[in-house]
Amino acid sequence: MFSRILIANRGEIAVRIIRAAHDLGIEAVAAYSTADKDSKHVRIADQAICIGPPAPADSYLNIARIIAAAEVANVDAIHPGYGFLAENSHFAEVCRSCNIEFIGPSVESMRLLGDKVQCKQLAVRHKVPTSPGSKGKIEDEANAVKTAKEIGYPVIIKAAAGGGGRGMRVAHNDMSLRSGIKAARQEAEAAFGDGTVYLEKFIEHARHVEVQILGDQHGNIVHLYERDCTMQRRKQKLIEESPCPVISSDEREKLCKAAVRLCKSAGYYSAGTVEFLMGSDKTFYLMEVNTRVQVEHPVTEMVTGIDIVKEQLSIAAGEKLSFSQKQVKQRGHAIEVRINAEDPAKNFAPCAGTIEHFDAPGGPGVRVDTHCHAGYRIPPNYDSMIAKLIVHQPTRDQAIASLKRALNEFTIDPIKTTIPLHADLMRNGNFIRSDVDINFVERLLGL
Ligand code: MV4
Repeated sequence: MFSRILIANRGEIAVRIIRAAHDLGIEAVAAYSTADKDSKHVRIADQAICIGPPAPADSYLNIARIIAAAEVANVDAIHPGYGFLAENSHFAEVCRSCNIEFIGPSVESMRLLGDKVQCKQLAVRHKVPTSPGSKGKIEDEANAVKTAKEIGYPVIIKAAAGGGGRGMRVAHNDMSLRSGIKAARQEAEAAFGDGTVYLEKFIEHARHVEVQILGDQHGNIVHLYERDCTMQRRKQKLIEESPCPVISSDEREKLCKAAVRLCKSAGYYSAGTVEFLMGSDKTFYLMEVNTRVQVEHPVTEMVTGIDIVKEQLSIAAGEKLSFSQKQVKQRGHAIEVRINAEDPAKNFAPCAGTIEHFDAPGGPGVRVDTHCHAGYRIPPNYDSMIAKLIVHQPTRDQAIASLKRALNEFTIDPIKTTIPLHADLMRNGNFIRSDVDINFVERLLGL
């Protein structure tokens, strides 16, 4: 096992990783920006090294500065968390060429799965369900129009290098398809330096269901069942839960096995997530594979009792998975709500500033993952998520009741947060019945 690791991240996930390291008897070194010098992860780390000013390009995204900090601290490995450099295969390659383990999958599987065209072709070969569309990338507009006629409108144009929805366009006819291809190409070229786009049937009224995977470096891969992340706004997840409330155990087993098959075929190890759309007829379609630990991993930890971040650390150190597929059981129901420092009355504008009063809820089955405390100043430079509130109860109804109680206890003053929005959603009939799709929140808020 490692003796010391560096955390190339900030906020709640840096705190989460340091805790996992300490639980395993590993020392944790925080690499932090000046904006985070008074942050909790810096305080609970065994050592902290300032890597630069607040701008991510000069600190959390700066490979040279992070590697320099890792060399100075003489760490065995780097955990990238999520966001920032977590899915940057070049960073993983640099780490390993410096003899520092990158806590994540191999460079090759990051490249393969990170390219959505290659990932989809791999899925087709292994009978993982996908949305019908272009065979590979779009070569020319005339060909794309022909494909669209075959599969029928609406279609969606996606960037091969994209993730989280950048470089995407929906088209309802030949003309908007032609202009959509041009726009998506330009956006993808500007954002990722790769204008490759592909086409598929647009799935309407879909839900978002994803499967958590863990694989070791000895060829063992298991799934930890699924999460339902349908409750989102502007492609930002708001609420995640496990199990998915609307699928049968047969559908669940098929979906999870397909996800394992895809990851096996990519030689995958570490934690990963296979994201699917579920149509209104409960048909599944692959969206993408995320080669990192995700924000919503705690709901899976609660229902399975498996510590995903500790497993990531032992997998990276070369150890075998400590359990088999048949030992993984889904127990009860977990729901996570993301608490963002945003003002819902001002179109969710981020709210920086100092938290004067901070009082987190507790009690049986209540977990709060946060880096915040009274006196904490939220810097304006990073994303607005300041806490995750997770509850675990025997049933979904009990989990909702527990969340209502916990949200009511949660005090974060005077910063505007999404707590009141979540309190409303817990009382919404559609959410309570899980009669929702990925556009539900935006429709509800009138956008
Ligand atoms: C889709 C889709 C409908 N049909 N693909 C959005 C992010 C990226 N990962 C893929 N996305 C979508 N792909 C087909 N064939 C709708 C979306 C989508 C979406 C997906 C999940 C959660 C929220 C979303 C919001 C808008 C569009």
